[in-house]
Amino acid sequence: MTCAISHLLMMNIEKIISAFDFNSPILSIDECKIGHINSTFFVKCASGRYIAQKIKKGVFKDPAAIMKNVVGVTDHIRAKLAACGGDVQNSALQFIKSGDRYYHIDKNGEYWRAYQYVDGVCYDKCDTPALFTRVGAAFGNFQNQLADYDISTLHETIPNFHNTEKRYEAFEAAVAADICGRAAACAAEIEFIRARRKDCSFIVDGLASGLFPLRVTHNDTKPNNVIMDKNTGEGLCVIDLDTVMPGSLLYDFGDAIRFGASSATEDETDLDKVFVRVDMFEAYTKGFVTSLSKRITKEELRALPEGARILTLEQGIRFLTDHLQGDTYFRIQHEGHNLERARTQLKLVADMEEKHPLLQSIVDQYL
Ligand code: GN1
Ligand code: MG
Repeated sequence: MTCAISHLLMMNIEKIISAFDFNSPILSIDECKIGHINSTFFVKCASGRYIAQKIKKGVFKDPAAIMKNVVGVTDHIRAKLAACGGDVQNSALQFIKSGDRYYHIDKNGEYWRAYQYVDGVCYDKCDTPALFTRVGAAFGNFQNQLADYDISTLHETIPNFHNTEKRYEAFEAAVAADICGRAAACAAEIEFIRARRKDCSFIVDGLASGLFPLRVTHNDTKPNNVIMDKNTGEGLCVIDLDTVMPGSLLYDFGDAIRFGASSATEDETDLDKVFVRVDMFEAYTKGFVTSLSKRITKEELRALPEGARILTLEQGIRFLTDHLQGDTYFRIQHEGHNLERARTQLKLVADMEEKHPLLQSIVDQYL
C-alpha cells in the first residue's frame, strides 16, 4: 500500500536517505503504511528499487545491535543459498551501507536503514489455505536455514519479547497504575486475562526446563513478512528481521496462527466475525511441520495448539496494556484502536479453547 506524502516531508526524507550508497539519484519516495512500529518508504533510484526504514527508537533501544543481528542472519542465509545453488540475490535481504556501516543516524538522532527491494508479492492476509501452507513452509524453512546459526552471537533486540509471564506482569502494572483512567471500561477483558494468568508460564517454563529447545526464531510471523515468488507462488524471502532472537519454535507457529488463521482482521469490531479458521490452522501446520521435518521435536509438535493459544493471549495482553498506558507502542488510527485489537485476540483465545480437541487432532497426525 503506498500513498503520496507531502512534498516537504519527502524532501526531508530524501535528504536523510541519500546518505545510503544507492550509487544513483533518488527518483521517487512513497510511504508504506503497513506495520505498527517502524516507518517504511519505497525508494526508486536509477540503480533500482529499495526500502528505507526509520527504526522506532522507543521500541528498539539499540538499533546498531539490530543491524548486527540482521546482517549476520542474512549473510548466513546467503551462504546457505550459495551452497545449494539457491537464489542468492532475492532470497535474503541485501542491506545497503551508509559509509562503513549499515545504518545512518539523522540530525535528530533517528536511526535509518535501507535494503534492496525484493520483487515479489506479499499478502496482508492469505485468502486460501494453499497460500497459507506456502507461508508456513517459508517460515519453517527460515528456521532450517538458521538451525546452525550461533545463538550466542544474537542480541536480544527487545528483551523478554515473547516472555508471556513478563507481559502479564506489565499488564498488571498498567491496570494498577491506570494512568488514562481506562481500566474500568475494560473490566471484562481484564478479568478474562486474569483467569488465564497461570497459562502465561507454559512456554517460559518449557524453555527453562529444556522441554522446548532454544532456537533462532523470527518472532513476528505474519504472512506479509514473507515475499512470495511471482512466478512459482512459493515463499521467496522472509523479511522484518528486527525481532530475530533466541526463542521457541512455538513463538513462530503461534504468532502465525493468531494472525493468519483468524477469520477477520486484527481490529475487526464485530466479534461475531472473529474465530479461528480450522482449515487455515490445518494448512499452516502442514507447511510448517513438513518443512521442518525431523527438526521439530515431539514435545514441540504436541504443544503447537497450546502455543498458538498462548501467543494469541500474549498479543491480547500487549494490546490491552498499550491501551491502558495511552497507546505509546502500537501505532493507532483512532482512539480505542488497541482495545479493539485486544478484543479480537481474546475472542480468538476463547475460540481456540473451544476448538482445542479438533486442533490437537490435526497436529497429532504428524506424531
Ligand atoms: C508489531 O509492526 P509489525 O506489524 O511488524 C509487533 C508484533 C505484533 C504486531 C501486531 C516489534 O509488528 O510483535 O505481533 O505488531 N512488533 C514489535 O500486529 O513489537
Ligand atoms: Mg514486525
